[in-house]
Amino acid sequence: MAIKDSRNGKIIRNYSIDDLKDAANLMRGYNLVALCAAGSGHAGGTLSIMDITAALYLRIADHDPGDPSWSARDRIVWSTGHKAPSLYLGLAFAGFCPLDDVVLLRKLWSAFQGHPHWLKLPGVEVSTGSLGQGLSIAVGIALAAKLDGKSHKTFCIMGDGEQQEGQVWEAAMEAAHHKLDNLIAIVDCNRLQIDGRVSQVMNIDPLGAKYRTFAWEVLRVNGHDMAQVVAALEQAKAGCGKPVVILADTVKGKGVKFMEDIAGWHGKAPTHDELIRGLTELGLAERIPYQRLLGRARTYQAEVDRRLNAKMPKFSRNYWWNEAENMKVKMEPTRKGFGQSLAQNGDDERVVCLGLDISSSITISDFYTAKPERKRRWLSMGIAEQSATSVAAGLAKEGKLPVLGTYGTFAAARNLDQIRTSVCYGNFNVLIAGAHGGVSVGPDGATHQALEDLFAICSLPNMSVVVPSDVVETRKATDYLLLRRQGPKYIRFAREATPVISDDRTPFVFGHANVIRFREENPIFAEAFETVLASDYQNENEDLAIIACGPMVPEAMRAAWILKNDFGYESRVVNLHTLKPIDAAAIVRAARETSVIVTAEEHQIGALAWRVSGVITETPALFGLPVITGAIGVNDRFGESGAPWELIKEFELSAEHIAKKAIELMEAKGSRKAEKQEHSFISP
Ligand SMILES: Cc1ncc(C[n+]2csc(CCOP(=O)(O)OP(=O)(O)O)c2C)c(N)n1
Repeated sequence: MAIKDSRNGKIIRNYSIDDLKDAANLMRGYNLVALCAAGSGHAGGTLSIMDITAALYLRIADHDPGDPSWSARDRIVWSTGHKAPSLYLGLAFAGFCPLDDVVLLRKLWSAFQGHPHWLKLPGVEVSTGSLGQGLSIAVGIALAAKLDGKSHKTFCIMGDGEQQEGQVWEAAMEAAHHKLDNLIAIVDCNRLQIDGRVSQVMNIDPLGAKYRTFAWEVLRVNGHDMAQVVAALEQAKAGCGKPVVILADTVKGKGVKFMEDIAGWHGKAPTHDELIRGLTELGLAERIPYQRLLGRARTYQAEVDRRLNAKMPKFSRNYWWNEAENMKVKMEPTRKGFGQSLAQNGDDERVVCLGLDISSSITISDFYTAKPERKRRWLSMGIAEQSATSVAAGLAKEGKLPVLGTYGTFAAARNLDQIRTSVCYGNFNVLIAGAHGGVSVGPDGATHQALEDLFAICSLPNMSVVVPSDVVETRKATDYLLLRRQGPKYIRFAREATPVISDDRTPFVFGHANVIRFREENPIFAEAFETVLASDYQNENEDLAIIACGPMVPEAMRAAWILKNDFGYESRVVNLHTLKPIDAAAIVRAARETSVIVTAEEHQIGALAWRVSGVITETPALFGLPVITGAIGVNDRFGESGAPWELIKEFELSAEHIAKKAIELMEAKGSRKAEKQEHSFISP
């Protein structure tokens, strides 16, 4: 049992208990360096799992760094995907990749994604990040081994908060039913999750008794006592005729006193000073060449910056946000508007908010922050998006106004059938917040970037869908959806701070688009534009229209500025904040009056683009009229890790990309006009 040369079965190195303790300590240090270099990530849980990581990767698992896909290797599934840095360090210490490279964690184009992706780094067994799925994958891998008569083991590492996902228990049942004595689950019981103590967010105890009832063998260890950890893993590997779960009691943030047992360190990275304090506590300030490693990360980043900038469309000057002398803009995350509205409207006794263990960053907890008496109507559901969605339907049926929210991918995809059947079919008043929408979520990477949610959500009968463009509009939209709109409703907002382009005087009417026109440069960006309800707008015979939603509206406005300044083109920006019901009249007018339409969405191309095209192709008034269209959005790719604005550039979602597309379409319009003129000249 160990790291082997698969060609001859020779053990590459034997690790004693003391060696493993030392390796785990070093891994903790390298982890802090990587997190600090990334500027984000999960300190708490990566530190709590590190002793188990060292034992598993350096002594227990049979694997060969020289042949990562050796068919007889033990498989290790990290269901708890946010602990990716621990996995990377396990691999690096075992020799699968250079240790120095782990410092490229969460950087654009790096193999060390915020959540593991098996197609990017050899040794990573599966791609994870959406909690609660790994044990099922491990069941599949263990079943395949049985079918093929192979004797390797499958390990699956989970968190204790993760046990709240119902899918874990479906997999647990399957494992016992199929007598998977080749499956070993490990639960990192550090007793904390994002919103606080596991026992308070959604109690999972008695966990051992639950697994026992599901016919598993249960071992309990101190997850920081290396001898105990190794003994339990060896016992589990020896087999006992049924699946085994090791419940490892751990401390979140273990090894760094100021991080230990503090929920706030769940999703946080140390600053440079904190890194030095942490390394000193671990006795590693002299042993780990952290300055050199941070330098390596900086050099990599400089190359990313250079390559990205080289790829950007170029214009007569730099129009990027707040880089010009004038046109300055304030940035604020749209998500804040959601919290402001809940704080404002939460006195209505019908309003109930459901917590899904990501409450403060999506601002749903603003519902009770200033008014603790509302806690009675705060219903913590744990990490259980599917059940919570149906619970919301039940609450709505009894007259409540339930609100639930989480990352858009978990709020609209994981629970899609529950939204469809429990909520939409019954036409219940449930408000769902798809938070952190789009690639601009940043370094968490593909698993956390909702890019398909609007396809699914817009397809559902009875559903209303709003994608507000800035923090102010998010507040207004939430006000309306929460208390005035009947039926199921979805609001999608973003994580990153984006330009504030409206104020209290700006019109917002659900279901009715706004038209935004660039007038002239101004010290303040928003004041360079005039905004009116689309139905009040008088045609100005603009050259083209840009129809956008969400934070792509400010990008469309910036594109209008570029197009006017560099090319003299007038653009009609249509803020189509309500995707459903769609403002067909605003689209038809834009098509008829400009004949060139660019759509812009922070989503896979189509949620907006195809809905707009649908209106154009189905409207009799436009039959036979030439309308040239182009779409800006994510082009059939998964997202990846990177800084939010880097990803806007990488996925070609910026104003510069909108302007470039608009110019292409304008050229097509020009050549069409020329063709037409030529044609009428030849045939009188
Ligand atoms: C399906 C899903 N819902 C929500 C999240 C967001 N999320 C990431 S980590 C986390 C808390 C996990 O708690 P736990 O399993 O106890 O891990 P640990 O505290 O050890 O880091 C949540 C809710 C997610 N990644 N996947």
